[in-house]
Amino acid sequence: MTDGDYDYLIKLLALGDSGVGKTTFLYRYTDNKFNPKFITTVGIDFREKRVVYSTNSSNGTTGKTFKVHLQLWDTAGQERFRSLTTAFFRDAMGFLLMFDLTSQQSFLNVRNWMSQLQANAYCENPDIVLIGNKADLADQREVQEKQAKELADKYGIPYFETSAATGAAVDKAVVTLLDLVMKRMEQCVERPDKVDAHHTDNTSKLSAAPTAEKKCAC
Ligand SMILES: Nc1nc2c(ncn2[C@@H]2O[C@H](COP(=O)(O)OP(=O)(O)OP(=O)(O)O)[C@@H](O)[C@H]2O)c(=O)[nH]1
Ligand SMILES: [Mg+2]
Repeated sequence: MTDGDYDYLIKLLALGDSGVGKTTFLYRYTDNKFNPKFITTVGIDFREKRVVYSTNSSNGTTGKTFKVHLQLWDTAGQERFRSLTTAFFRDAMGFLLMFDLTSQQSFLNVRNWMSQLQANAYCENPDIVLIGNKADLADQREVQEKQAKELADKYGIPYFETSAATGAAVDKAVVTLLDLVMKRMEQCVERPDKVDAHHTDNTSKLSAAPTAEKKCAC
């Protein structure tokens, strides 16, 4: 795939307390590597990955296939960067809301992050997956799967327990979020009166502007 050779540009954003593993999770997803060092993110950073997305038709067989360019925004969890990072929420189409399974406090703060999302994202009900990271540190676990699942159910969002160290469920969490975002976009395309995405050339590439999301999703 050459640089501009993709059908959709999808922007996802990782958020959550400092130290929960956002940067490490995204590095595992894009490069399949683990970095044990903690270098806190200053402001905002991003990583990219190309994936192929296939739609499923109603009879369960694979439908259309799209080339997707994923832009993964990595925000700083530290409070001092909050006004900068929340400004980026508006332009993201899906959110990886992360906490650390070995930190009860990071789990309690999920509610605050959720309020920040509802106030600053493209709509009050954006596509989100809840992620409990560091599942490999079983002996240090402070958050039980049941309580995290209950919170996710309350919000009506999927929940995954991941490990950036082993790679467990990392791809699954991102793919699930991408699926939610793509399904929302499909609804837009099926309802063209509501679509505001830019057709940039005769291959009908959708830049999937957040404004389009706003119009058809909320
Ligand atoms: N054992 C283990 N350690 C992890 C995991 N994910 C992240 N870490 C470690 O946790 C520390 C913090 O990870 P970061 O990815 O830098 O945290 P962050 O959420 O990006 O933090 P900020 O940039 O400050 O918001 C690092 O030392 C990572 O190596 C994991 O799944 N398992
Ligand atoms: Mg970071």
